[in-house]
Amino acid sequence: MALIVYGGALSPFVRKVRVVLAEKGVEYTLDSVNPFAPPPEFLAISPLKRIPVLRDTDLPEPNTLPDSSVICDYLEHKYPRPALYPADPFPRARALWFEEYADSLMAQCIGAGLFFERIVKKLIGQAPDESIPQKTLAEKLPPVFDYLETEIGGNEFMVGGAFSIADISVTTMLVNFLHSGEEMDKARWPGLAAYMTRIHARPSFAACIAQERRFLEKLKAA
Ligand SMILES: N[C@@H](CCC(=O)N[C@@H](CS)C(=O)NCC(=O)O)C(=O)O
Repeated sequence: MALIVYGGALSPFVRKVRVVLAEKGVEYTLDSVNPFAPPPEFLAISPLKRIPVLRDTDLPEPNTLPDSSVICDYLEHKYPRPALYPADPFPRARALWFEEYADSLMAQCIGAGLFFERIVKKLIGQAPDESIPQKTLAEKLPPVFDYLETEIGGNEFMVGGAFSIADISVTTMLVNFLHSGEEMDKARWPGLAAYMTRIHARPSFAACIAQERRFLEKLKAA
C-alpha cells in the first residue's frame, strides 16, 4: 500500500486522517506509534513529537508529512473525489475554522482535560487526577457544546449543506468524549447530540469507533 499512517488508533487526530482516507476509499497501512515513547526514527519525521504522520511511498524521500490538517489537505488534493472541503471560498474558510476550533479548544478540553486523565494515563501507567475531568465537564466543555449547538442549528452538516472536513474534525473530538465514559446530554444539546450520532454512524467513523471500543473494553478488563 502506498500510504502509511503512523499513529495510535485512539488519537482524534489520527482518526481524522483515517476517516478522510475511508471517505475517499483510499487504502493505507496504520503503523502504530506511541507518541509518549516514540522510537528515535519517528522523531526524525515528527519534529513536534506528535502523531499522526503520513508517508506516501509513491514519492521519493522525503515523503512524510506531519500534522493532521496538513495531511488532510494533501489527501484532498491527491484524491479530490469525493470532495471533503467546500468549493466556494467562504464555506471553505468556515470549514477550516471549525477544523481549527476542533484541533485547538476542543482538543484541549476533551483531549487533555478528559481523555488523557481517564484513558491515556491508564495506558502509560500514571495515576489519573479526576479533579481535572470534573472541572472540564463542569466549566470548560459546556460553552464549547453551547457554541456547537448554535452553529449546527437544525442543519445536517456544519457547513454548506454537505459533509466536510468540519464535520470530521468536530466529531472526531466527540468520539474521545464518548470514549472517556461520557454521554452527550440530549436535553441540553439536542441538535449537537443528534448530529454527533448521525456523523458517527457513517461507515468511515463507525469502523474506527468499533475497533477502538474493542481495544478499550480489553483495557478496562485488564
Ligand atoms: N496539530 C496536531 C496535533 C497532534 C497531537 O496533538 N497528537 C497527540 C496525540 S492525540 C500527540 O501526538 N501527543 C503527544 C505529545 O503531545 O507529546 C495534528 O493535527 O496532527
